[in-house]
Amino acid sequence: MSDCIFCRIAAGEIPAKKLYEDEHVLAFHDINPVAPVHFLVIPKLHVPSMGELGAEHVELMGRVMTTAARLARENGCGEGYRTIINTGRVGRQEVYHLHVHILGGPEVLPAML
Ligand code: IU
Repeated sequence: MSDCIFCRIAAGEIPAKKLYEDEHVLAFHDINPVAPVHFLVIPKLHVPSMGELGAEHVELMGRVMTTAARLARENGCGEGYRTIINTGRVGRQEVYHLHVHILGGPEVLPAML
């Protein structure tokens, strides 16, 4: 998807502060962080949103989530963090390439829910 910004980041066409990359998964720092630690974990495969996930994505999403958990542990979120997946218009999704936000840092985050 050449018009998808996260596909272009995954392809190396647009720079990002990468945390981790393998054949299936990419993690990079959010360009507009809203917590001391704020990074995104994406599947390299273009899945527009969580709303399009199906049985064929079970292994891929396992990779995404276990990568997110490991990177959280390794990047200053050992005492906890918030995990957010915004989906669709109602969920205020802005970038239509499925991504998991990890938000954390040394201090307790503001209440949200
Ligand atoms: P969303 O609402 O979950 O779709 O938020 C998209 C996030 O992607 C948002 O936090 C942006 O700051 C972030 N982001 C980015 O890190 N790099 C980019 O080039 C673009 C958006 I565009």
